[in-house]
Amino acid sequence: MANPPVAIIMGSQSDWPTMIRAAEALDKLGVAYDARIVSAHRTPDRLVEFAKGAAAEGFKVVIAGAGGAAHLPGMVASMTHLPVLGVPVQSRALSGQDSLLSIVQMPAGIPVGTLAIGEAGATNAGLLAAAILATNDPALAQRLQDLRAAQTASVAERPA
Ligand code: RP5
Repeated sequence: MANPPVAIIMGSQSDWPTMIRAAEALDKLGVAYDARIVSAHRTPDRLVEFAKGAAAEGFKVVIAGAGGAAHLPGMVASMTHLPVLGVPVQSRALSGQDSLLSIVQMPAGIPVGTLAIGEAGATNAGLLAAAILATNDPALAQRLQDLRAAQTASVAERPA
């Protein structure tokens, strides 16, 4: 079986209840992923090993979620040419504004595609990763359009 095209990495086990939303979005679209804990601060060697080896492992897109001083997405992006999607996890102290600003304010030259704070951002990271892969996968592009159509059909015209 081919290696999964998407890596979902996160700074801590405590990020998983947020990052699982990215996994669920990918599950809906039949896109395989590998989810791992990689901390920029607590496991720096693991971070370097992952980021430098991600392309060789066969990953096409990296989704990286972290909270607080959220250096994970930017550090990964500095060590791989793969697209990196950053999810600011909602922190306790500052409600994720610290995470957002840590991830979004990258210096020119090393991009991170930054999503919204929290679960909505994680869901959209999964959908965006699938959309990136769909540019080279017509069957996935069709599944993505079907999902959008089902979402549209599920919206009632009036509140219940
Ligand atoms: C970051 O610190 C993680 O991404 C997490 O969002 C935050 C808190 O981690 P824990 O103290 O809950 O492990 O590295």
